[in-house]
Amino acid sequence: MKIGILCHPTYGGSGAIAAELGKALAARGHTIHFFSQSLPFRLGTFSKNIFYHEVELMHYPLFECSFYSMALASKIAQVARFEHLDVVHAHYAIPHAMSAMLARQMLEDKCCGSNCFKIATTLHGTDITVVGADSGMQDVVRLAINKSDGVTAVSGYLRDETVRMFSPKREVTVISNFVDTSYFFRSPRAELREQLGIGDEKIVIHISNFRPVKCIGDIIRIFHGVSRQIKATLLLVGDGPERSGAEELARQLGINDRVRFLGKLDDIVPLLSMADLMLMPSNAESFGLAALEAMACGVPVVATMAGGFPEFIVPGKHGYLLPPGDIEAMTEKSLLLLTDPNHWLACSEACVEQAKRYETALLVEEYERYYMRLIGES
Ligand code: GMT
Repeated sequence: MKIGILCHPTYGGSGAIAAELGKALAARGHTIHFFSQSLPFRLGTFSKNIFYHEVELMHYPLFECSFYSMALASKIAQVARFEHLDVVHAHYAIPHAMSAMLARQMLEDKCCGSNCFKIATTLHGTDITVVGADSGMQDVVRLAINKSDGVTAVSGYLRDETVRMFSPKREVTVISNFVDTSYFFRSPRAELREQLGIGDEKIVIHISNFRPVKCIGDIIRIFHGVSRQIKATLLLVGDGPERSGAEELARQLGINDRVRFLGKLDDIVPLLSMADLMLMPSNAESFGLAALEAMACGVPVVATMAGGFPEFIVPGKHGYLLPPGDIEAMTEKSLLLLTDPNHWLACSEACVEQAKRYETALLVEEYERYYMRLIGES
């Protein structure tokens, strides 16, 4: 098949899933055309089946904004016309699904509407729970969903939220997030501890885009409670609007020497391989890809009983799920895991087994079947 993939290039789960899906489809012989504002993170290695189309924005003094969605639509229409794309897969409802619709209208207007591509839209979470909940955006998200030929959501929770909020005209199919366990596995590197100046203490980790939904302040407070009982270091990977507030809070609590802000990093496996615990106290999370990637590396997770987490994290087996905001309970469960080596090992091994159920190959085959149904070949 010839597939166009539209995604946000920024640090975040939807871009990661889009890039990993495209790479896996390309490895299976499909031709993949990526469209984005800049090179999506995690895409970067050469593959003969992958083409990247950077969307150039038009700058003109009259315009206060750069009309990215229209520039994207024009680029999709151009490429689809000459490369005969079968499917255009929009990751995140807006603006991608809207741009795909517009591109199709451009082609219909021009000549080749009759055998135009199908539009698949994957909902990732904040496109529904944050952007879709905004009254100024609701109608455009609804249109994007209803005008796509197929809509998928990354968890049962997100499907149910989409149905509750939008009563979509078409079925929303769940195809969950996935992880490549041939890449995400525990492979500790002793020299990294040394480079980071970390001794034999426990390592707690968090990886995200530091948006308010991730509750970074709760992470600092949980870690504060942990570090009062045991020697530990907190590694914070990523960046975003909540970072400076978190730095300030760590200073106020007097734990800034135990909290390391590492910024955005592409290769997180070496860090996950030395971690003992992943903290994800988000107040909403459609799936939580970072938790699954940690589990693949044998890292148990303390997260919230929110969104998609309960679909793949079994409390007591892979870590613990607590009510959002319950810092005391999350601190207690973190300490339980960090101070009982037998329990930690059982959880760590169970996490690795659980991650295998979300192996990239399995879910990519699901997407493949989904595309085939859309284009009417099965
Ligand atoms: O977490 C974010 O804000 C980033 C967001 C995105 O679009 O990149 O992540 C969402 O998509 C991921 C991949 O499907 C999911 O694993 C995340 O749970 C989801 N984030 C939220 O729902 C907050």
